[in-house]
Amino acid sequence: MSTRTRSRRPRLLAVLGLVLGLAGTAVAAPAVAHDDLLASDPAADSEVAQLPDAVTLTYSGVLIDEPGVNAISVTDAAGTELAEGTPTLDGTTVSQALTGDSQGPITVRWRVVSSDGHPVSGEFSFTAGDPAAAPTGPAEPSEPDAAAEGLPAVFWIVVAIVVVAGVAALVVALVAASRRRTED
Ligand SMILES: [Cu+2]
Repeated sequence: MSTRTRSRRPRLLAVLGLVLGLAGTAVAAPAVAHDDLLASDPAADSEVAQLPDAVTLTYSGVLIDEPGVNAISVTDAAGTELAEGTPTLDGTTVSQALTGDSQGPITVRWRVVSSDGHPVSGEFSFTAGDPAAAPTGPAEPSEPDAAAEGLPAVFWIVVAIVVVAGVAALVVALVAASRRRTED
């Protein structure tokens, strides 16, 4: 056995540790419980006579109050942003002022920081006024920054699988390389 082969061992162990660490983080993260959205005004899937002056979201815990961490995007069928100014946080409730008189389906996308310090996000919609009077426009609504952090759990599972497969291939290649050296 050459000293070269022996010096490879710690590196292999480090790679294996990295694999297990990454896999553990990616799989465990989405399973942790955070504060949930309990209710909203207007309520999800409800119909209201006209676009209200504000939407209010109520959560299961007192949210973290730091400038810019809580964001609410409210868009109509054409993707026009209806939120005006920054949301106001009061304990477990967040209010976002709205502007305009859009009718039809209204989508609310929210991102807040849970009482345990973790960002959580989600979306719901309601209908304002006459659905037939909904504005038409670009099919793709502008994605708020919140969308990037609100990736579904399945995405992270796929990422975990890809990472594990990639690093496993690397480990196999390293083992094969060290074995070749041993045989030399
Ligand atoms: Cu959490």
